This record gives sequence, C-alpha cells and structure tokens, in this order.
Amino acid sequence: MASPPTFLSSLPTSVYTQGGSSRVEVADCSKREFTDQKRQEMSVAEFISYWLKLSSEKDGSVLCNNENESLLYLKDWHFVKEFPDYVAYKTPPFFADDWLNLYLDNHLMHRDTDIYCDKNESNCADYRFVYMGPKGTWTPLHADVFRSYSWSANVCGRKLWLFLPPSLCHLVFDRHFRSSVYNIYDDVSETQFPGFKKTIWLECTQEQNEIIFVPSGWYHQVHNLEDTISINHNWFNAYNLSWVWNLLLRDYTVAKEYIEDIRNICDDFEGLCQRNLAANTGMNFYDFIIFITRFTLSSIIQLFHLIHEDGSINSSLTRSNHFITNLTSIRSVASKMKSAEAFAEENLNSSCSVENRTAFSNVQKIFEEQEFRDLCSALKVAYESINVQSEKDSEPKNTLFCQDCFKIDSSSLDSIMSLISEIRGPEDLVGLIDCVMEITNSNSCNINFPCDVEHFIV
Ligand SMILES: O=C(O)CCC(=O)C(=O)O
Ligand SMILES: [Fe+2]
Repeated sequence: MASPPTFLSSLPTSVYTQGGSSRVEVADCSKREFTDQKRQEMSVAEFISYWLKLSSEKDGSVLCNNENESLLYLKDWHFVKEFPDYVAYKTPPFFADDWLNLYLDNHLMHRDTDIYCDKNESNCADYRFVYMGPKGTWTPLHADVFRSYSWSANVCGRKLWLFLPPSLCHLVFDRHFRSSVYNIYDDVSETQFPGFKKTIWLECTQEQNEIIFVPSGWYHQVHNLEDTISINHNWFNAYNLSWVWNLLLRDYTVAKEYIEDIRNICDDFEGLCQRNLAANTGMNFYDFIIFITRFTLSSIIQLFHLIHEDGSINSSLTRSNHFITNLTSIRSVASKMKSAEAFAEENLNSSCSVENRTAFSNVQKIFEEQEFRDLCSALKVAYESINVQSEKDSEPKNTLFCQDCFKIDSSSLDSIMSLISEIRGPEDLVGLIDCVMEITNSNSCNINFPCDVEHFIV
C-alpha cells in the first residue's frame, strides 16, 4: 500500500468540507490552446480525487510519464474571496501595499454593464490565488497580468522558476511582436523566433515555505518539481503603476490598429476600442482613471489627516512618505495620460458612459461611497502593518492598528473640496496633486515631492 501523498497534510480540512464543491479552473499541462494551456472547469473534490489516483498509480509505478496523457493543474482558485471568514493566511507586510486587491475587495473593475455582463468573473474576481498540482505540472512562459508584481509562497512542494529580465524580453517574440515562445524547453523555431537563441535565463528553485517575488515585466516559466501547493498574488502600487499604464497604452494601440478600417462606419470608435481593451487586457482607460482617482483622494485624505493631527508631517515622516510616494507616482502617470484621445472632451461626452464619468469626476459622490471609505480604511491598515514591520526593524513605537480607528475627518474633506469638486480628466488629477504638494510643502520644512517616483526607486 502506498503511503499517503505529503500534499494532503498541507490541505486545511475546509478544503474538503467547504471547498470540495468549489468550481475551479484546471489546466491540462499536456495540451496547448492558443497561448495558454487548455482549461476545463471541475470541482475541487473532483480534482483532488484525480490527484490521489495519479499519486497512487505513480507510487505503484503503474504509470510512467506519457507526454500525451493529461496532467492536470488547478490554477487561479480565488480561495480568499470564496472563504473570507476562513483566514487562511495574512499577506506578508512586504506585499501589503496592494492597490489591486484592496480595490477589488469592494469595487468592481468595470462599471459598464455591457463589459461586466460579458466578463462577469474577471470583473469581481481578485488576484489572490491558490495553485495546486502534481509533480510535472507547469506554467508556460508569460509576463503577468497588468504587468503587475507577483509573489508566490510554497505551502508544500518545490518549484523551478526560469526568469528573463525585461531588457531581454524582445528575444522571445516573433518579428512582428505578435506571439511569444510558449515553452522554452521546446525545439523553438529559429525562423519564427530569431532572437530566442540569445536569451539568458535566470534559474531559481523555490523550496517549501519559501516566497518568491516576481518583478514587473519579467517573463517567467514555472515547473512543479514535486506535488506542490502555493499561494500566488498579483498586485501593483505606486512603484509599478507606470507599468500598468504603459501596458494599457500598448494594448490600446494594438486594439485600435486592429479595427482601424471600420473607423469611418463606426458611431463610437473610441468606445469600441475601450470595450475591446477591457475584454483583452482586463481593464480600460476609464476603469484605470476611476481606480487612480480613488487612490489619489485616499492618499490626500490620509496625508491631510497627518497634517491636521500634528500640525506638520515632520513628526510622522515615514507614515506620510507612503502617501507622498503614491501621489508622486499617480502624478507622473496622469501626466502621460493627458494626451490620450479617450479623455478628449468629445470622447468623454460620447464614448465614456455617464456612470464611468461620474465615477471619476464627482468628488463629493466618491467621498459618500461606502466602498471608498472601506478602501481608505483598508489602505490605512495595510500601511500600518508595513510601518509596524519597519519599526520592528528600527526602534519600536506604539502604533495604532485597528480598522475602526479610521475616520475621514471632515476638515480633510473640506480642504479637498475647496481645491477641487470635479475631476474632468487626468489633467485635473495632476493639478490637484500639485496643489496638495504646495500645501504639504508649506506645512513642513523638510518634505519635498520628488519630480518622478521612478527616479528614486531602486
Ligand atoms: O506557480 C505557477 O505555476 C505559476 C505562478 C506564476 O506565474 C506567478 O505567480 O506569477
Ligand atoms: Fe506569472
């Protein structure tokens, strides 16, 4: 009789009791479908019985690795979203400055009904996943969604990671920059991918209980060297926000070129480009400005809160630095967004739905949203956890750490409303941030906003 597979002891009982009936996406690692592996839906219980069966057959050496045999890998299980009360783990402080998931905890990515009806799942889903699969399962070469960062923690098992830095990524593309290599161990065609032979790969083995960080834009391929269960998050924040905008801009250009020949017969060409962008990339320009507007307002509120609390932000420099970094990064990205056609007055009136437009323009309405208030609280808690961690690393201080402590004080709201009541586009975000910089600088002698956050990121 074969011994029970080790991965079983890593699974919480709730995976069987509650999670067993969850519907999940399972990739067949031996079958390619377009740029990814062929996927099917099944219940977690069905997947686990498949895994147990495979494991017992392997132990008894009944089965040897056959390339045509399907090899199933459970991917992208939104475990945290599905079981919010079952606190499976806490995001490590290093990765807590996570705008993407904090936002998706209480906001939809799209407000346009025609987009979110089609793409209902991606609209409400977060980017906190559980992956589990037997030895030999793998993930093809890719760069992550939105060019976000990712972190991955091995609950059990081992993974082999192969990385290619962004400066070499052009080497895995074809001449037209349309398709990229699927599996770096394949016999890659030199005619199709002429640069591939010049690639240099960074290899890393991730052991059980280890976490790996994947920087933005690094192509990677991943292999499970043993039966493996991992937690994988994608996220972005002030430090890689420009990667998200650059990707949106690039994908928008491609989407637009693709339908250029129907421009003249199209009532709302820009609107169509934005819908296609949302369908292909998961977000469009309007979703993005709605998103960054909330992080702008939330950062200003918390910065003003610190100023009102202390008279100046000098005494809480580390805490205010988070918000200054956020605003500097958003300012830099919003400056680049100014020239986008989507934000030209005529397109804001026709291509941008009333709902989308209100969602970024009406400051008073945003302040009244419960979702926005919840986002402010969540962001504050996240930064407190980072501060506690960094204070642990230096001299300890008594830090407030409770979700209920956060109240948006009315003087902060009044101060912002006196600066702006309507945001008509990225230009107004830049103007607002400039005003806040001035106020902040006049309240503190030591703080200066850097011109561009990317310049002080190492
Ligand atoms: O673990 C895997 O199979 C893939 C993980 C991955 O690509 C990521 O976390 O970005
Ligand atoms: Fe990835």
